[in-house]
Amino acid sequence: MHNNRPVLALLFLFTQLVSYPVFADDNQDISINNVWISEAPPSVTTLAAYATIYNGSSETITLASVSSPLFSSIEIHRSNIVDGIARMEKQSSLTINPKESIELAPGSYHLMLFNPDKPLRSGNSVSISFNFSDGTSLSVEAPVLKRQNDNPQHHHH
Ligand SMILES: [Cu+2]
Repeated sequence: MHNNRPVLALLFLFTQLVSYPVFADDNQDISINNVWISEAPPSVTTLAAYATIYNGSSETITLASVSSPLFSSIEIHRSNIVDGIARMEKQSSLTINPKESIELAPGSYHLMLFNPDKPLRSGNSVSISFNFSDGTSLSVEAPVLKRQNDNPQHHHH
């Protein structure tokens, strides 16, 4: 029994090493809020999703990709009005400066979700993963909601 002490000390050290949070600080520094998917008729296979991403860290972060098991692919888009016509441009990534947030909202940045496995209605929710270039990945539950103040001039694809 008198040998226990060094073993416990070693175990303690080992535990400390293993549980050292390599990415945990980064994870806490990025927060994703107000995530929602805009409800669309069942025949529509391209949906739009919105969120607010806050970078609370002291480093610039880059949203490299977005994924969900329920969709064949997800793209980052930006809406622009060009000569009075609403257009969408695919973005290869989104950069968020330290202590700043970026709002994905109707008429601006948004996510395009392609080919859902099943029709989605308001009340459903979908897990969406936001993958950052430093390897951090955050998964959030995105509820499907009816769009308020719908702009009939803004059409998706
Ligand atoms: Cu779009």
